[in-house]
Amino acid sequence: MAREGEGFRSGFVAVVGRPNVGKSTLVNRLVGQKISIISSRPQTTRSPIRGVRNGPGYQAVFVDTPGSQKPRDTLRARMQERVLDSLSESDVVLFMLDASQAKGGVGRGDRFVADLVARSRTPAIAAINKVDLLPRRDDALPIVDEVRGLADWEDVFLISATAGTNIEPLMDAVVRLLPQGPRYFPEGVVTDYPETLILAEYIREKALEVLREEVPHAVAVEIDEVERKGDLTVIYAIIHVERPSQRMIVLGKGGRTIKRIGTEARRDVERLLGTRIYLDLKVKVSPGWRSNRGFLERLGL
Ligand SMILES: Nc1nc2c(ncn2[C@@H]2O[C@H](COP(=O)(O)OP(=O)(O)OP(=O)(O)O)[C@@H](O)[C@H]2O)c(=O)[nH]1
Ligand SMILES: [Mg+2]
Repeated sequence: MAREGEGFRSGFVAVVGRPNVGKSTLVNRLVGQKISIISSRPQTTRSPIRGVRNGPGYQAVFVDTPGSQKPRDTLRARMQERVLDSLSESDVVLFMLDASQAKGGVGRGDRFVADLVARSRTPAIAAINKVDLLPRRDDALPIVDEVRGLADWEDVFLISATAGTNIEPLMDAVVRLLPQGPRYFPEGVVTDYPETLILAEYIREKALEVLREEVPHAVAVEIDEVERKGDLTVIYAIIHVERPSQRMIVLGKGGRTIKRIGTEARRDVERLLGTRIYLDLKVKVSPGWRSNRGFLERLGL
């Protein structure tokens, strides 16, 4: 690792918070590229994904973590373990919550995560997100007061990850907290998340968009093979579900649903890889995959 000149700052910034508060949206915005998938459903992110931002005199490595909550199965227990690992390995923590949900008071889930942050004894910033959803700006004031009481924050910001409100001031505050250190990733590298896992995530994102109710949580995507044939890339992917009834839902009438997932995923994947894509999607019933450690490891979970 090359040492930069005196005064270069770098470090790992864990982004934590309840499911669905906008962690992945913020990390993508800060990094300037879509490395982490986003959906309107809670528990979209399943494993920590690192995204690098380089600026004058600094390198910040953001770690987008799965939504933090009390675990209910092996998958979610592992997700939570990885959140704790990310917290303990970070130089700075960005704690996020959702202003539109905190209107009636900060929730138990937020307190649970804030406690984890406080116990990690890492310098932490609170970012109250989705302020664009508050009817009036003053609605945020009681939330700020309450958040200030949750832990000993270095700073508290009202932000909107989608509208871009207050993102630069937040970023400046993060940089101020970074310790002196080396450049961990070469310039130009945005993430070290393996390409096949990103491809799988892009497909899962479309499945989350299209599927309803309990099905999204039962879905895992595995890339079986990637074949480059000139300027065409052929991707063989498997969508795993837990029950035959879920398989029928993913397929849809006359294969309509899976076709839609495929078409939408292909568009995004083509943009990511910059080549033409042929996407071969299959649906497989893999009962109990969420509790199968070997399976989870294979999927990088
Ligand atoms: N209105 C509004 N919506 C937002 C904002 N930030 C994120 N969202 C939306 O909130 C939803 C959840 O965003 P994600 O970035 O997937 O949230 P997350 O915290 O990563 O969720 P998990 O991975 O499930 O923990 C998506 O529908 C986003 O478009 C914001 O600032 N304003
Ligand atoms: Mg996420």
